[in-house]
Amino acid sequence: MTEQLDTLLNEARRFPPSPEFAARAQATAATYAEARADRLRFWADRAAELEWSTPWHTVLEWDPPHAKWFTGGTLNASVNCLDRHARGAKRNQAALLWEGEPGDRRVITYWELFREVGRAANALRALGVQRGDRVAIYLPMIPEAAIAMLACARIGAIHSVVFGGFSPESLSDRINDSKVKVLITADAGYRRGQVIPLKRNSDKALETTPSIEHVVVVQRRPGSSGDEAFAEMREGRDHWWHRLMQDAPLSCEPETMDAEDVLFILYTSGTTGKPKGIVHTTGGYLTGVAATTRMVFDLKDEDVFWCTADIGWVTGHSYLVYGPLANGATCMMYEGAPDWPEKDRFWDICERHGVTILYTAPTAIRAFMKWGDEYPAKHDLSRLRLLGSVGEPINPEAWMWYREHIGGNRCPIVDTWWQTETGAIVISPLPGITSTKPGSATKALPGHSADLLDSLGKRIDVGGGLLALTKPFPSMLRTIWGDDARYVETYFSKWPGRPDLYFPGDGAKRDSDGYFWILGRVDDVLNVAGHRIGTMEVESALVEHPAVAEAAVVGKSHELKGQAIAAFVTLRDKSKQSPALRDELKEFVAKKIGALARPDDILFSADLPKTRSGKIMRRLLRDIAEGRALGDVTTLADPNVVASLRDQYEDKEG
Ligand code: 7RM
Repeated sequence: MTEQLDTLLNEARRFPPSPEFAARAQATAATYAEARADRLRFWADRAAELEWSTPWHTVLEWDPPHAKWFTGGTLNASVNCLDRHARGAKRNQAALLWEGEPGDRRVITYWELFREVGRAANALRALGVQRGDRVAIYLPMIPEAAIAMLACARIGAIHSVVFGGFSPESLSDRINDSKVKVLITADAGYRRGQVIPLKRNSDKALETTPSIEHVVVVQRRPGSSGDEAFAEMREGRDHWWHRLMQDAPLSCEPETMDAEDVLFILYTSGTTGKPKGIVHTTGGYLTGVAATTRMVFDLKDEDVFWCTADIGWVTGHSYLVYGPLANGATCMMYEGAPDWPEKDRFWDICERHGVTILYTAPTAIRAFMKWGDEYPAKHDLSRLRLLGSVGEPINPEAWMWYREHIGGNRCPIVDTWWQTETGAIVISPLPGITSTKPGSATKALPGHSADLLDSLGKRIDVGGGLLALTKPFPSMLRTIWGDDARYVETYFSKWPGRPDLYFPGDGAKRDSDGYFWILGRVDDVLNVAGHRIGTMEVESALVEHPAVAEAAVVGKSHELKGQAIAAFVTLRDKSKQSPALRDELKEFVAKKIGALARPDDILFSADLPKTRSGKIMRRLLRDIAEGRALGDVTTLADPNVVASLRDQYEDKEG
């Protein structure tokens, strides 16, 4: 971390906004001034840009660490994303420009999206889904994913989107945690030319989910209805989406929701083996995502906005669906991999659809860099006018490459820091105002306040420390589904006696200009290619294998993925250790959690380094995995363990 700090401290490049960009920008210096002068007023003004059925009576009720925003107000998220635009001048404007991985395409206007969502909402109601019921969505990146989310919002059902790359077991855990009534899935999805059997995965998950009453299946492979291999329909429980839609009326009266009614649950990894159901509400969340989409991405009517994140992550929720649609934007949506069929797929899409704003992740940018400059160079990217980055720290080298090879040295870059829990972007440049520095997310947005503290809560002016969000904001999570104590404990107990301070779990540095440089997680959460994975989750998966007695998982730095997973495994029977078992364990974890959690390295060891009280010293395992000199070993119960581990690690694959 010290080395990382020094490198960042020496970053001297500055990129002020161009006068042309600044002159037309949505957010100006006055935006900061307004928010500073009266924070609540600033958020109330942003909320007032939405359409409400009943105005709120109180902007904020803050009983730390519990917040309620816009109480007394009622609204519907789907009305804000659709009806407002379908009724007016944007009626025939494209809401979604969609492209499937095999090359199929669909353009859906606001009017069409409004109708489709109305139908889907009626279809869900006909299946018995009521206000407050949970609906799980396990779909590929197809328009139906957005339609399903908005249909839930329309009838006040709570959606819980589960990333299509997750395993059947991860899906059933999430369904059971919030007692989901209806699952929406597809026969299949496409990824790198492969067919992903989502319905088959779902059937597996549904063996252990008593709360599920109905399954709705989107047909992603039209013409394959006879192909029972991909979707075996169970009589009475399973329904084809297109059949339900045919029968459903298109006009659907929206449910009037309280500002604080739950809009969705999204599961994210934490420091235990069990993912947390992050709860977001209607009024605050929508206010936050709508305002930040406009401010941070400088959204204008003529833009084509492409957020490349999957809808299964919060970035897809906030900046592919709710934020852009609340603003009446035209969104690009792409189903597949960036290197399919060729490594220029993204640039081909940008050129053909005239993408003007691109929002992607550092792990993708590093892959593009590695593939070579020739891929973007083959395409006309001159329509691009703004670039965004999210998900993990972006190294200055990748930032500079992004700026030059994608942005033509002309587009501002917004490095946006936020989390599933914050719902919307918190720390980011505003592209018409902020002078950016490669690798820095810069400062808290208007209406937000971030600080840097030491573990005792003392403010650090310049240097390294723990990031803290010091004021509540509308899009913040309200609780963890079914476990409010865990909410208080995880996020608001870092600094004793200060239940008003939110701890996001990240370490950061602040420079003498007050810019933040986010360094990453300080807890046992990994960030693998922008995806959050708890070390405990992987450990619990490993110990479920009959051969495994104990496992310890750590992150190690990885050129493309940011972090990769290294697992130290103690076997029940040492003589069983073999390269085949190593592969089997990797596969076992991928099956249990999803391919994103597959360990890169597995090391068998007779013992794990422990303190005398029996705690595994992950710090030392990290040193070993990174090939670094070992830190302090004086608290180890048996100092010989690490030396032998390190020797093994060095010749592991050999
Ligand atoms: C949006 C999202 C959240 C964690 C967060 C950080 C890391 C995200 C940045 C970043 C440095 C960034 N939600 N993170 N954005 N680190 N710079 N611009 O990613 O819940 O999946 O992850 O991701 O560690 O705590 S998330």
